[in-house]
Amino acid sequence: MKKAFITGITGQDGAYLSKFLLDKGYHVIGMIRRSASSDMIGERLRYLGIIGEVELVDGDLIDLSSLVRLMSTYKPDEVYNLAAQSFVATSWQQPLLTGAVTGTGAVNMLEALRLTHPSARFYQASSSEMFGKAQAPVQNESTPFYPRSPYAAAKLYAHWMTVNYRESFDLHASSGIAFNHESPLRGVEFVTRHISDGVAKIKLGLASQLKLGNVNATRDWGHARDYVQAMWQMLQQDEPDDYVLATGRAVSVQGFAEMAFAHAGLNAADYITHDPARLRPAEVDALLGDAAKAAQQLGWRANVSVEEMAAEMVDADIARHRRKAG
Ligand code: NDP
Ligand code: GDR
Repeated sequence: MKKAFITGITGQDGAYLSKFLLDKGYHVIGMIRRSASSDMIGERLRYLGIIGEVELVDGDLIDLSSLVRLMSTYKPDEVYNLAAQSFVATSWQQPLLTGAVTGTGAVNMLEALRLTHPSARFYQASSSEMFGKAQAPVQNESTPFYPRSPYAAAKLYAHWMTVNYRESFDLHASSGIAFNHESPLRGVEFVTRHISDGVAKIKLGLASQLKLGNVNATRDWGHARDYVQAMWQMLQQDEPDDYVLATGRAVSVQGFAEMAFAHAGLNAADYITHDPARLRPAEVDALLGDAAKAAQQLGWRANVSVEEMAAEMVDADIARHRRKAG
């Protein structure tokens, strides 16, 4: 039985990747950090009905010794580094923490592998945010990077260190330069889930408006379930490499909101209000990815459309609020 080790298993992608790997027959080991609210840990794994099927072990990405301990104890075949301070807006409030976890944390993971278990295959969760102030209208693996936030700068460091460890130490280290991917398990602070949750509350009479920041920003939005499959496919290749993961279609925040409201039978214009506090110090205006390399070399493509995803998210949030109301 193959062993996979996942950092960030309690997050959106960690939950879907665990489900995907369990279905493939893997033994899944997930690292969780110590919390005073231990009964709350693993909500997403519970949602997918797999909390009892994964082995949860404690450690922290900023604690190199815990990573060394875990790598030498478990000797996994594959390591997926998904843990990060992943919310862009927070990265201006906590730039050093973001650098330590999202940037140096990835290097801690690479170091733990190099020192104790260099034969493992490694996946780094790189991000389209690294393109930032995009230098080309459609971004692929050769588009220059221009990070626009402390988060993106930290991801860029982690990305280049993954490339460097591959080239310096011959590690099987790959990265997915993933564009935004969402789902009903998305954190509620991210805009798509903020919208689906807001639409659900309005539909059920629990709220009367939805506050948004820059509704003109456009993103290439796919479904997380599709993206975790590509992570695994990269680690099955003979040679490690970097791949853009994207749908090839861009939609604005306004456009996504209109889809979500329309699915609930509501008119977006009646409910959206502008909240200047939600604007960012430096914005990423537009991202659109070209995943041709992943299609050619991995046979991967995103299957779920943004309309289908918006509908799934709204339905899930309506069901959640109905359950809460008892
Ligand atoms: P989430 O924010 O949902 O999950 C982040 C995970 O990291 C959580 O499990 C969190 O644990 C964990 N974590 C945070 N800090 C630490 C730490 N110090 N030590 C150990 N674990 C920690 O992110 P997603 O699932 O959406 O994304 C997965 C990865 O992919 C992230 O690295 C993200 O930056 C990157 N990415 C995501 C994209 C997307 O659109 N979703 C696109 C491109 C890249 P806890 O539950 O304890 O907070
Ligand atoms: P992003 O996602 O920054 O692209 O990073 P987010 O959903 O936070 O923002 C997308 C765009 O929407 C605009 N926006 C708002 N954003 C939030 N969160 N809340 C609002 O009310 C709001 N109104 C408008 C933002 O300004 C932005 O332009 C995500 C994360 O998952 C990263 O970890 C990942 O690397 C990238 O996607 C790819």
